[in-house]
Amino acid sequence: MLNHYGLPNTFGGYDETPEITASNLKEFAMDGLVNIVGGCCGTTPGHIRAISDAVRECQPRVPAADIYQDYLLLSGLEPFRIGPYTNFVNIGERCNVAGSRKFAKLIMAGNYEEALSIAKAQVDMGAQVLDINMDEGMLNGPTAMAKFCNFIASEPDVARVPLCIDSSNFSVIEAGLKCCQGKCIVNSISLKEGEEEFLLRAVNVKRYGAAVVVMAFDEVGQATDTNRKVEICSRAYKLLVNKVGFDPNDIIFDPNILTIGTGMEEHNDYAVNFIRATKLIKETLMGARVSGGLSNLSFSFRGMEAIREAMHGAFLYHAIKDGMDMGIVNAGNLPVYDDINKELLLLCENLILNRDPDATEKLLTYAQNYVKGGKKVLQTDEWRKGSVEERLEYALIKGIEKYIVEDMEECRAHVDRYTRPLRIIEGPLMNGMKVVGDLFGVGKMFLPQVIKSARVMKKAVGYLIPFMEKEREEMMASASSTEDMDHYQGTIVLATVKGDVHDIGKNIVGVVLGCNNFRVIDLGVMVPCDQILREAIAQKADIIGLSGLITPSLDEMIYVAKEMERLSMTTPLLIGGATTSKTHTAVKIAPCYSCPVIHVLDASRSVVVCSQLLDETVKEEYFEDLKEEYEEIRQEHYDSLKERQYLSLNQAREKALHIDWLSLPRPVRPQFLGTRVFECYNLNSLVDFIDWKPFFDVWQLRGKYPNRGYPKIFNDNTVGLEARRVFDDAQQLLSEVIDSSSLTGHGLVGFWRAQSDGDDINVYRADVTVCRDTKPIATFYGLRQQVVKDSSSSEPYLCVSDFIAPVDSGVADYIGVFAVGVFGAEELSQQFQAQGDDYSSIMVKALADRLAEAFAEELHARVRKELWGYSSHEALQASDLHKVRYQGIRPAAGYPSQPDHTEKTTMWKLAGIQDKTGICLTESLAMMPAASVSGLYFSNPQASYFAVGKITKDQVEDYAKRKEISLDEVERWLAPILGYDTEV
Ligand code: THG
Repeated sequence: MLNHYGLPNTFGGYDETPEITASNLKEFAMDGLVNIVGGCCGTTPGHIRAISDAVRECQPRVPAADIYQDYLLLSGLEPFRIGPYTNFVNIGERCNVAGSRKFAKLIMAGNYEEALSIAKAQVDMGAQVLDINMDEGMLNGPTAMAKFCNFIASEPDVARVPLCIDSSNFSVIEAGLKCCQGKCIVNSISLKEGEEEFLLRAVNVKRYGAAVVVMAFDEVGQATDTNRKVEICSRAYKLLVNKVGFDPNDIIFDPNILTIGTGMEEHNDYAVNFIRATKLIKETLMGARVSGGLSNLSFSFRGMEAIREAMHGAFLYHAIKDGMDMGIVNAGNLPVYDDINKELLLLCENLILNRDPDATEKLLTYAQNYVKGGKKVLQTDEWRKGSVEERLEYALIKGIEKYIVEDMEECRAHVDRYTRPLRIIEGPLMNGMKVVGDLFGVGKMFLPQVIKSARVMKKAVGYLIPFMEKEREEMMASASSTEDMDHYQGTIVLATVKGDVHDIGKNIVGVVLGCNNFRVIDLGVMVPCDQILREAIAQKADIIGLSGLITPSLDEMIYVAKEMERLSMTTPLLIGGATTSKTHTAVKIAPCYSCPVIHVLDASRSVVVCSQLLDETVKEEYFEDLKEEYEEIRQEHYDSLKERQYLSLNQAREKALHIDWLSLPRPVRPQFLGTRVFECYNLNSLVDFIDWKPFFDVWQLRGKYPNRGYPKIFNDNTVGLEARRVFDDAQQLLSEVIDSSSLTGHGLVGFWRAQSDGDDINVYRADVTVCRDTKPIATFYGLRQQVVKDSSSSEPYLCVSDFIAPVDSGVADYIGVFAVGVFGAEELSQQFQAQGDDYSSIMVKALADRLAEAFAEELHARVRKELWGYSSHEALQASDLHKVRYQGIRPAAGYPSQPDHTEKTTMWKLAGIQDKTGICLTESLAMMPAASVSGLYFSNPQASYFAVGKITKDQVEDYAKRKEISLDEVERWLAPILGYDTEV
């Protein structure tokens, strides 16, 4: 059933005319797929009219004939059909205020949003139905039930499964029934309060169209022995089928799973009785199904989760064999019968099947020996019992270095199996890394884990190298050196291009490819084109990978591609890094080189791409597909160029932001003019200012909604644990490097008199009074927005100069410059690298980047409050800072508000940044150290961050003239924002 239409485009606008929408919908209707049509956001009365006209003659969808006669049909957003071949159905038990402390706490605190993540987690772990229970004295049951069901409806990933509304209070059940979509299960009704009440409730359940759980309870009480269980269920069955007209398929019996191992003899048969009753019910009450609350079974072993899980696994094995269809369980925590430790399994089965009167005692003794502190520590080193190959695989997957030397020695001792040390690498080590690569590929391992695996691998290989060298000396033959390369998939040469110093992403790609059996030759940063190409040829590279973070690097990449073409090379070229994009690669780089040029989004993609490029069987086809895809992207790009509308530079200037300088309070004069240097800044004071979100991005750890960002990411079911681990490692390393002063921070702040002059900002000596006739000591040039905005809005066409008082306004204004850098990361990183510890090597750089950003953030706060002092009363939390809720901005050259990197040269000269802080600029104007941030300060309350966006040639020409540099050069620096095509 389709009931709305009209998809927004990527900008949130709606492109479909009534005719388009109507004709699309008509196709669905003609195919007989539609019952109801209508409009949603993006449709107008015109759309509705057109839709109505289009489908008027179409027949509504006719539901398929009843082919599910013997099925229990349930649904959330998606249907769930339980039939003869359906395996055991898991009903998630955790959304239960009595069954989960965590859930109870969240619901009592009114935190339904977080509580929803518990529902989501269960679905992710395989729950096919969700049990919801709000029976708690302090809660208003009906309200809580309705509210939570509505929350569930808002999250499609959860709402897709049916609900099981669990309450002993029928009004709570009704409240739930009213708020759930699809067909749910009512849990439960029973004969406890007599036949009349039972029938009344059953009729009501049927009216709501739900399935029902019937507990084996009657007027006398709870059934504990087999016969009474069966008797009560039979009685209920007759009433439901004969008196209420219930479909037997909608009946689910729960013959009570009761707690065993309590120490009371009369409880010893509880589990056996459930299993026996299940068998009889399934044999006699046709169509009905059997369920039970599994975790009840093991309440006596609370806190001993390993024991409980084993009991549950063993119990289910027997109960399912005898006909149990479904159960309320801790989804994702049920062990497979065969995986249960054999000794523990025997003890559990003796208890469950009542085969040993001392079973409880024995299980407790077992628990005391093997289970400590309630946590599963069941012989953590059990994996050490496997073969050395198994152990190596395990160590590689888990990133355990501890036993590597020991295991390498053992391998070497197996001279029959491993005739040479190389065979150990080719064999078990490569096999283990292959498993790691596969797990990463399917999203079961995460980047930090992979990098830890690589650390183990390096340690193992590092241990073997001296033996290999010795062997080589002995053989004194050069032939072996080529043979050593045999086991690689291929060779890749990686480099960060000339002028750029950023390499975290490239290093990660290197490690990941290394894990996937590539020989990686990493040439480092700022590598000139000729060096890259010479090395690639000398090493017989199969692939070249270029990386860059700042926009000028894009240009350098184009140059490399052109050189490869000129030299008639055929090596495929990979493009990656923060400013690169598929569009840029397709439009600007690929056309320069007739062999494959491929944009690679992240490290995990790199493996797939490289493998395809080297696979003789798919290589050609891959290249063909790629060409086609990139041609489409180019076409789209050129179409979008044509479609975009611009104001002329003059029109845009007329629509500049006009601040009413005279009626506003005068700009505040900074506490000093000129520069102030901050040497060896206290890095500890910056830790609270760190924005951790980008840190997790580096590690490619991304929580799913609502667990985006920090600290919510820790709650994420998929990446939460790993995020926590990486974060803890980060804290550890952070305090080490700060305490040992291995990282140091230096920075500078400067303030000057300044006035705007059109799109430029002139900077003056401190003592000027009348700027108009004074020669400025520096000029910052601005770029102005030109892409046409919504004509109904009166939004200004911004340029940073709008935020500074004009030279002839008579209002004295000021501008600030800052630069901060964190020093020492490169050296530390290299030390880690030398120890084969890629993980820490990447970590240190990621942390230095975070510290530099935090430095900029903290310094900006100080500038606002004291150094400039224009908002001395500000008191904001760090979280507010990251969301920019304060007055004034600190835009950086090379970023959206001023995309021209060359403005940095002006800042460096004006403030003497290199001499005073040690931060320098490369030829592409990247800052060194890489962990640096610089920018301008604007204090005006109306100053805001914006993106200049694409600009037209008339502005580029004007800008070149003002800056007195050639058009060619300006076009090169501004390449990413040119709104017109230039020669490739
Ligand atoms: N039959 C039917 N419905 C039921 C039950 C049943 N609903 C409720 C219950 N029994 C099934 N649900 C649970 C949920 C959790 C637990 C047991 C049964 C449980 N919870 C942990 C404990 O108490 O130790 C809580 C641990 C935590 O706080 O995280 O064991 O039989 N029809």
